[in-house]
Amino acid sequence: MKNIVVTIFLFLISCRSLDESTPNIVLIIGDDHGWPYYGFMENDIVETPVLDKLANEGVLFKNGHVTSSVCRPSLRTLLTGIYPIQFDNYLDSMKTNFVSRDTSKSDLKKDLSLAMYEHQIIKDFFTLPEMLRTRNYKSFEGGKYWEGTYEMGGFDDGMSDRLGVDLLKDYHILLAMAGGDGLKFARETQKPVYNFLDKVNNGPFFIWYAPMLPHTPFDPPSDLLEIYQDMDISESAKIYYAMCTWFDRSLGEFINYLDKNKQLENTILIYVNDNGWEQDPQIDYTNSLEFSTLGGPKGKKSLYDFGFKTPIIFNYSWLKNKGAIYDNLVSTVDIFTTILDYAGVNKPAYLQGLSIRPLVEGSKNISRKKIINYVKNPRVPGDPWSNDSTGFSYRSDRWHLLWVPDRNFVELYDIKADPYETNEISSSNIDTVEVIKEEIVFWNEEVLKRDIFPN
Ligand SMILES: [Ca+2]
Repeated sequence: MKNIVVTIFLFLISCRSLDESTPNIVLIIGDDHGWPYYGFMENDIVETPVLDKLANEGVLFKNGHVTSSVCRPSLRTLLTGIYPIQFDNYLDSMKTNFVSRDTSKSDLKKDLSLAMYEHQIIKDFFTLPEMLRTRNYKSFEGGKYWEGTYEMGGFDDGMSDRLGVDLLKDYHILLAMAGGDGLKFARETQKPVYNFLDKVNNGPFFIWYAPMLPHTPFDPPSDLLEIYQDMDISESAKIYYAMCTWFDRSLGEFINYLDKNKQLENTILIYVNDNGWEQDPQIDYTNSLEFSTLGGPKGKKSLYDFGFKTPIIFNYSWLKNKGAIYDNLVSTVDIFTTILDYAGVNKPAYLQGLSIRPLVEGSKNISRKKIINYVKNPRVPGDPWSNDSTGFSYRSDRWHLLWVPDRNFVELYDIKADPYETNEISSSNIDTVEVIKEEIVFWNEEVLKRDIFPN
């Protein structure tokens, strides 16, 4: 009898009843996972069984687009709901103020203090976990996260919990800035998120699930590398695809834990990748600093679709529209506002994202006619670092224009006819190019006039 009472008690404390008004939300963020390298995106080499199941039994958007082809600005959109151009505009003006006040003696000290200032700028913004807190959500940060400690970004718990000199003792400055201890997430352990799950039984939770995978360093577990070892593909493809499978396996372990804790049935799982990557199965990309750190030329940091495009998945137990696949253009600014919608938080007027919840639920068609993005110092052919330049990408269902005014670089692709962007046609479509450039200039002016904080 006593055992039965104890069992029932344990069940009650470990299982919050299904509450669709404040569901648990897990934002699963891949790091440098190029859009073609998933089983559910019809790739017949790369093994991603966990993500395949999420996509097949959820709703899949095949035409999602991140707001930047590198991680820091792209992740800032997921955390703040605003475009990188808005974030950078504010950051640049605040940095200018900071430099004018900084009394550090040496240039090195000035550079370091400026980097530390930027590292904490998130404190000025109203972040996703902070907005969810108004509906009693508890939040956890794990993995890639560039914004100082988890507390600075408004999380209640997390892995990035150190700052400054303390962190620089243990990490290269770039890794210290990109998450520090959080970068061990999934690569070494998922225990911190399991501990968090064990503690949040009675209220809704939000998890930033962002392992630095398949991102470099490329050191996949040997059993996963073995899957690809005997295939007739390049060495860098074998290693990168094994890294993709590593992300997938880690995610599977996490979902099993949620399930075991009876927390899965009340949880919305959302998958998105932070920026793209190109790894053709037959080409080896290890032969230069550019290709080993950024992958193929049309991927990370570039303005091509390989840099921006990402699948987006929604999966939860009470979803009625399971198995739906959409080609609609969706931007990651829409993920922030869709999460607010699911959690019952009113969207602040300054946010430009749409809620795609009606589309996820299959009740209404929503599609963007175009997505315009800006990238600081974008990679262009022959100039991977492209310092002191600004690039724009304009994407509609049919057209993709890539434009770097400072480099006189313009390319146009007919995406419908040429999805891999191999046939550049700007010179035979001069009028189209001019119209799109005008739209970009107009967008640039308009977006910078908008508020980025609540009134
Ligand atoms: Ca990334």
